[in-house]
Amino acid sequence: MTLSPEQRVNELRKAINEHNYAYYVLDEPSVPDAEYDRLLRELQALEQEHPELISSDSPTQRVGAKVETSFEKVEHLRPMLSLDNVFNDDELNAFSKRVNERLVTSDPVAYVCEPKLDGSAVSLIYEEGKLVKAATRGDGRVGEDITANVRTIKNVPLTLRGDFPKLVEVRGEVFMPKQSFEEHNALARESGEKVFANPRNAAAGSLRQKDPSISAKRNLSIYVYSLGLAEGIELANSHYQRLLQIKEWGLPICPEIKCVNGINETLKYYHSILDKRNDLPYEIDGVVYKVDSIDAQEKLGFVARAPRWAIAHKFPAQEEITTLEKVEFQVGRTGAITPVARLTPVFVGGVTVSNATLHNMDEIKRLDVHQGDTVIIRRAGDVIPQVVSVVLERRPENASSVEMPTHCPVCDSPVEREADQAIYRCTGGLFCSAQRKESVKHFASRKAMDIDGLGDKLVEQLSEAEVIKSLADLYRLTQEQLESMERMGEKSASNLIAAIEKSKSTTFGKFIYALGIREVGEVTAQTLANELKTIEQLTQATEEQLLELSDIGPVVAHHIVSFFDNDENVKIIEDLIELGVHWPAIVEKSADEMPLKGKTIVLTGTFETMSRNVAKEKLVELGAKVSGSVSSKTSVVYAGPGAGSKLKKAQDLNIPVEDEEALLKVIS
Ligand code: 5U1
Repeated sequence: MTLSPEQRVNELRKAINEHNYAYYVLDEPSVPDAEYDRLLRELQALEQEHPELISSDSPTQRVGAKVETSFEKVEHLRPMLSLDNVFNDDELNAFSKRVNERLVTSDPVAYVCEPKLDGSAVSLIYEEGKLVKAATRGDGRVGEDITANVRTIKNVPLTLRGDFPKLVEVRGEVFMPKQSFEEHNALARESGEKVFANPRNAAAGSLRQKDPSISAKRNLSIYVYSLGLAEGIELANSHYQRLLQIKEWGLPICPEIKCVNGINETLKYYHSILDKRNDLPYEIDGVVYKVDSIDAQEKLGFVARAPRWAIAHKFPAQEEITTLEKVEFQVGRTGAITPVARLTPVFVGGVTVSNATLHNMDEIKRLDVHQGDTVIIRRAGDVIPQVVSVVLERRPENASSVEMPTHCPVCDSPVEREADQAIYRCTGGLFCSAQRKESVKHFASRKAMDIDGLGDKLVEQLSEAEVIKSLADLYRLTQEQLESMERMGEKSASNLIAAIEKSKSTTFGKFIYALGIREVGEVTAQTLANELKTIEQLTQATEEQLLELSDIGPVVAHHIVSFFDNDENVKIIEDLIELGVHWPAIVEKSADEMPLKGKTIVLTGTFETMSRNVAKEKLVELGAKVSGSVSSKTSVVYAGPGAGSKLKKAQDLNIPVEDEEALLKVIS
C-alpha cells in the first residue's frame, strides 16, 4: 500500500521522534546515524514539496525566525523556587535534623540525589503534548520567553510521547557540555569573538540570542529535574517516580540521579559524584538532595522562596578571586612567547594555584588585565587555570599595563609578531636556551626518538649545566656527565645511555617529526618521508616541490624550507647522522604492497590486541595516512571501546566506522 504524502510525513515524524527519545533520553541509539539522517532528509524533502504539511512541532522546524523585539515576559504557572546551600557536613547534618524534626520521625528519610548542573534554569510548558513556551527563571515568578532558542536544543522534545498530561510545566537546567564550551572558546579566541567565562555564562548567553540559528550552533543540552504544574494525570507520591514519569514523556533526566535512604547515604553520593566531577561531560557545582515523598515535601513547606525539603550541597569552588602580581613571558619550542600570570596563591578547584595562562596579547587586551589587578581565576578539572575577568573596581593606582618585551626574556634576541597572528616569537631559534630545552624534550618524546628515561626535569638540568647545547649533544652524553646530575644513580645513568643508543635506530618519518619543524606533526612527517624518501631530497626541496605533495599547504611548505635554509639546523642533522642516527631506506613499494594508498584513517578508543601506535605503524606501512582528527576527507574510522568525540564526529559526517576485528583483517 502506498502512503499519501501526509501519511508518510506523519510516519516519518513519529519514527524520528522515537529515535530522538532512544538517543537523547534513553541513551540507547536505535538506528545508525546514517539511517536517522536519511529519515530526516526524506521528511525535509516532503515538507519542501508539500509546504502545507509543515507544522511547528515537526523535527525539521527547530530553528525559527529571529526575535525582533526584546524577550517577552512570561508568568510561570507555579513559582520557580531557589535552593538553599550547605558547604560542609555540619551544615548538612543540621538540614537533616530539621527535616526529621518537622516530619516528627527519627527514621532515615528517603532522599533523591541529583548533580547540580552549572547552567541556566528554564521552565518548559507543554499543552496537549506540544512545546508551547520556554522561559528563563527571572525573579522566580516572571521570566522571559526564550521559546525560539530552547526549540533549537536537540534533546528538548517538541512533542511529548506516551501518556503525557494535558498541560504540564517542567523545570530543568540548560547547559553547554564542557567539550562544546572549550571548542567554542578556542574558536572565539582565534577569530576575536566573544569568549565565555564559564559554561554557565555560555548557556545563559546562548539562550538570550535574538537569532535562534546562533543558539542552534551552540550545542546546548537540557536535563529536567522537577515538575511545576501537571493537569489531567495521576502523579506518583515520590519525586523519584515522578522523574521516571517525566522521562517516559520523552524529557531527558540526568543519568546520575539516585534515590538513597538517610543523610549518611547522601554524603556517600556527594563523594562519589565529586570523584567523578572531572570525568562528567558537563560542569556541576554540587549535588542536590530532595526529600522523596511528595506528602513529606508538602508537610515541610517553604521558607521564603526555598523549599525546606531540598538542599544544594556545594562542591569546592572552581572560581576564586586573587591578585595578579605580575605577568611573565614563557618561550616555547617554536619560539612562541606566552604571557603567564603569576598570582598570589589561592585554593581553587581542589588545588593551590599560583600561575594562570593568559594565552596571548590579544587575550590580555580583551581582559584589560594589568599587573596588580584583582582577578577572578578559574580552574575546572584538568584544564590549565585561566584568568576569567578583572575586578575593575579594585584596580590599585599603581597597577601597570602589560607590554610584550621587544627582546626575548631568555636569550635577548629580537621578538617579532607575524602578520595577522596573535602570537609573538623569539627569533633566536636554537640559539635560545628555552627553545633548545623544549626542542630536546620534543626530540626525546615517545612519538619522536622515544628516549626512555630522559624526562623533562633532566633535560632542564642538562641544558642549564650546558652539557646539552644542541640535539646532537644528546648522543655525546657520557655516563660520568649523567651521574653528576641530581638524583641520577649509576644504574639510571647506564639505563639512559642504553636508551639513547637504542634510539639511534629509528624511521625516517620519526626522525623528521623529531626535528620539531613548525607545523610538521607526525602525519606530515610521515608524508614527507614516504614521498621524498631521503634526507637529501628533503633538505633541498623547494616550496613548489613541497606543495605538490599530498596535504602540504603553503604555510607548512614555507616552514620546512626556512628550517633547512638555516645552516645550524643542517649542521645538527649532519652531526646526528655522523653520531649514528639511522633509519632503513625507504624503497618504492609496489601497488600490491600499498593497498591502503590514498586512504586516510582515524583510530579512536582502545583496542584489545594492540596499542593505537602499533596499529598506526602497520597502517602507514600499508600506505595509509593515519590522521588524528576526523574530517570529510577521512576514509574510515576504526573505533575501539571508549571512543568519544571522534566517533561522534564520524557519525555526524557519515564516515564509515569499523571495529577492531575489521582493523585486524586490514592489517593482516
Ligand atoms: N538538580 C537540580 N538542580 N536544581 C535546581 N535540582 C534542582 N532543583 C531546584 C533547583 C533550583 O529547585 C527545586 C527546589 C525544584
